[in-house]
This record gives sequence, structure tokens and C-alpha cells, in this order.
Amino acid sequence: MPEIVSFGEPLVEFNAESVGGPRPGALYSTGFGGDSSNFAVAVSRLGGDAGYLSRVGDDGFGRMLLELWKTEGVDAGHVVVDPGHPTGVYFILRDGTTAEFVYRRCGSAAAQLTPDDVPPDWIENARLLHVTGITQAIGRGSCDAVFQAIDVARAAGTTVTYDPNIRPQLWPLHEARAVTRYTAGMCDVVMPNLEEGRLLTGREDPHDIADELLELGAPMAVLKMGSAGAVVATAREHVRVPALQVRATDPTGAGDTFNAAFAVALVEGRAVADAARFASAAASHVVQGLGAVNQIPRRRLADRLLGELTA
Ligand code: KDG
Repeated sequence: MPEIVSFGEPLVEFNAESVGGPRPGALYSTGFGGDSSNFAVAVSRLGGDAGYLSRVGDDGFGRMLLELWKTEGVDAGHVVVDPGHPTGVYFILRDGTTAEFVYRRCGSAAAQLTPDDVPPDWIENARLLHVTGITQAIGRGSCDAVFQAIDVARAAGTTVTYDPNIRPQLWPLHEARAVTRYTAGMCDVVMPNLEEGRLLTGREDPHDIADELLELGAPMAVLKMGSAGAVVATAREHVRVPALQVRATDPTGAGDTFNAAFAVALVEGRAVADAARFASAAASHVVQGLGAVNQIPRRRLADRLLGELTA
């Protein structure tokens, strides 16, 4: 059984190759997204033993995703093919300064996830479970599945990492805040980005945000700050980790790769600050090209980037 498990909604991605809204003749590069799936692929590319749980439609997009996990060495043996619901997709549109996600995922196969799709023995035998706020936002059953998986993991001593990944298009902000703050208190490591940290806590300063996240009950908070690096906070100390300064084209999926690299390093027994440096180095590669998955580095490259970061 896999050492590192995640579950949620995988998406096929259509990433606009030029700026401007939809228009005739606009070109999109086809790729993959879905935070939990991005995480699983990144774990595998970085040398971890990844398992992924989900539901996909019995359609071409679902088959593309099944092929992705097979090619990437992610154990997707329990992914359910649901003939009654489609695979979700999303578009990434750009206006020159910001990128917007446009979803076509309502009523998707993954939105039908329930606790029954998450085999307890996978969670009990894993070293680490990664859960996300997007999985909680897409449906009542999938939100229940997150809570049940956390309970099973806690009882078994499996480490739980949590990315609130707040997507205001998916649920009202007051609900997102309430659920993700509550969930943060149930996990071992809570890993939002700076913007999400601000939304969750109402604080501005990274160290104040990290302290408030710890007050929610998580023993560790990792605040991802893009080119400004990350803060890793425990009750004992705050450690600031730098980032490589690179030309950013598309940040989509960088946070998922950060989470995955951090998870792989923790499972390998590395110290937390070292794990965060490795994660920061790996994530810096993702932002340099289009797509959540295309740019996820393999282990050798991530190790080289870590060498540059710590040189
Ligand atoms: O973290 C990147 C994801 O947000 C992206 O791949 C799409 O999963 C996605 C979502 O629900 O926004």
C-alpha cells in the first residue's frame, strides 16, 4: 500500500497560451490539474510512493487522467470510473496581470466522492495523508470523506498535512473559513499560502498568521509565500526559508508541488526546515512554465535546485 495518500478532484486543464478572454481561434495547452492529483504526481516524480483516490467519468478526460497516473507511477487502483457523471475540466485565462480559473466541474464524478471511496486500510498503512479544502468544497460527501480520513489517520498515527486551498468560486467565504479553520485544528501540518493565511486569520504579518494558525490547534504551520519563500512555525520557533528567484510564468500548482516535496522529505525523515527548503526549491520550477503538472520537477532536478538554494 502507498506511503503517501491524497484524494479529491482531478481536472483536465486548458491553459490559455495568450492573454485576453475567450475568443475564436485562441489556443489552449491541454494538461492536468486538480490540487490533490497534482500533489500525487509530484510525490511520485520526487521519489515518493504515491497513492491517489478519486472518481472520474467514463469519458476521454477520465481516461487521460487514468493514463497520467499510470505513466507517473501513482497507484490509482481504487479510482472509480463513474459512467453517470463526467470528469471535471477547467480553463486558465489571463488578462496580463492575473490568471483566472474557470471551472466546468459542477456535478462531476469526483463531486460524488463519499467516505466509501476512501479505504481505511490505505490511510492506516500510509505514513502521510494529504487533504485539501478543495476536496471539502466540491460536495458534502467528499467533505465527509476528508473528516473520516483524518479521524482514521489520527487513530493510526498517520501524519496529516492540510492545504486549505481556498477557492471562493467553489463555496462562500464564511463557509470556507469556518470549515478550513476547524480542519486545520485536526491536522499535524497546515499549509496555506499567504493570501489564504490572511483570509483565514484576518492578520497581515506572516508570523502573526502562523501563530494564529498554531492557535487553531495544528502543531505546525507552513506559510507558502512564493518568491518570498516560506515560514515554518511551531510553538518553539519560526524558521524562514528562502525561494529561488526565477521568472514566473504561471504559478498554478506550485503550492501543490511544495506540499508534495515537503511530504516526501518528511517521510524520508528529514528535519522540518530542510524539508521546507527542498519544497521551496521544487516549487520554484513549477512557476516557470504553463500548467500545474507539466513543470513538476523530477527528483534529480529538485535536488539540483535545492543545491542552488542552499549554496
Ligand atoms: O493548486 C492548483 C489547482 O488549484 C488547480 O490545478 C485547479 O484543482 C484546481 C482547483 O480546484 O482550483
